[in-house]
Amino acid sequence: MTQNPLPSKEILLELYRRMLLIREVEEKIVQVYPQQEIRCPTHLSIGQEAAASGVTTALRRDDYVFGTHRCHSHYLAKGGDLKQMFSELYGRANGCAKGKGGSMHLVDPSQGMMGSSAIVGGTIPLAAGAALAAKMQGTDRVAVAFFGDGATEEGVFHESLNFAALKKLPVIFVCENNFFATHTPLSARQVIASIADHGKIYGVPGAAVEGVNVIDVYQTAAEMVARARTGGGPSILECRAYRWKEHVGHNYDFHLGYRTKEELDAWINRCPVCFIEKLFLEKKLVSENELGGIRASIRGAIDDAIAFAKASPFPEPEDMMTEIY
Ligand SMILES: Cc1ncc(C[n+]2csc(CCOP(=O)(O)OP(=O)(O)O)c2C)c(N)n1
Repeated sequence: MTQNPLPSKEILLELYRRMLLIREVEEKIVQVYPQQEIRCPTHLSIGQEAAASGVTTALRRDDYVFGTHRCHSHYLAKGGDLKQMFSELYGRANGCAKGKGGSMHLVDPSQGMMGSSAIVGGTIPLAAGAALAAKMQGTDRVAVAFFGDGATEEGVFHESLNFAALKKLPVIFVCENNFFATHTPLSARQVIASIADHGKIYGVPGAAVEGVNVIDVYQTAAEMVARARTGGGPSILECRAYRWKEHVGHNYDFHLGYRTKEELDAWINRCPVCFIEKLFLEKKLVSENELGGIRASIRGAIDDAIAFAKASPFPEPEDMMTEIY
């Protein structure tokens, strides 16, 4: 854990709220997906919530975030609208992508959530581009690209690091290293000790943190954001955590043989949400009652959002070709 003093109670609560929102939304998806009303492929981040929560809490609302195919966490943590998210998952016209994008294309520019893409590595150069625009416009906005470890094997990741370093762009490259690209372990794909080391050759400083410790993620991200905002250029942040569910879908996948239940159990013992709940109780910062209240209010908002989505209309056939740029 970080050597820095603990963040304020207000920040700790914010880190917790964002993680819990992601966890509760995705647990609800696990519950409702078998009803077959959500028809889009859905990649869950259960176990990985600390990366999105920690990084976005270090950002301002007008900073830019770009997500991946596993983007529920990025969208929710950056303040994306819950009703529009569920409408999108249910394919409804008032979804955040008009019901035509689904789970992998969540977007809410009003909150700086600029978009997500199913193309692995596809949003990394977009974040670099947003950072270039922010710099050219003379603003102090910062851009963040979230991506998985698999994306570091795409050429565009390396091109973006190099370009961002060259132009000293205010961009943070955040790798959610869950040790697998689909079913292939990182150890079978790269010999490098840390994903963050990829930055070295391009002159991009980096750090690797335990992506289950939201405080470490937040504090490391906050340093990188402050540096980027004041002209110090890009950084790379590696957050190591574990995807609890299968690559895509709401089930477990031990039958595939590429990982074991014992491995998952070890990570469940390091649950990022429990970590901060434990801290609150041990340090008597927040009571069980207060935690229960936060959980209840999130659950209520999720139920409302699902009811809203289900009562919403599907897109009309004549709208199929609109919003295509
Ligand atoms: C350019 C490209 N190549 C391959 C795929 C197929 N694909 C979808 S997800 C995925 C694995 C991505 O792994 P990683 O980047 O580590 O993210 P994670 O799924 O672990 O979050 C692959 C290969 C794709 N969508 N885009």
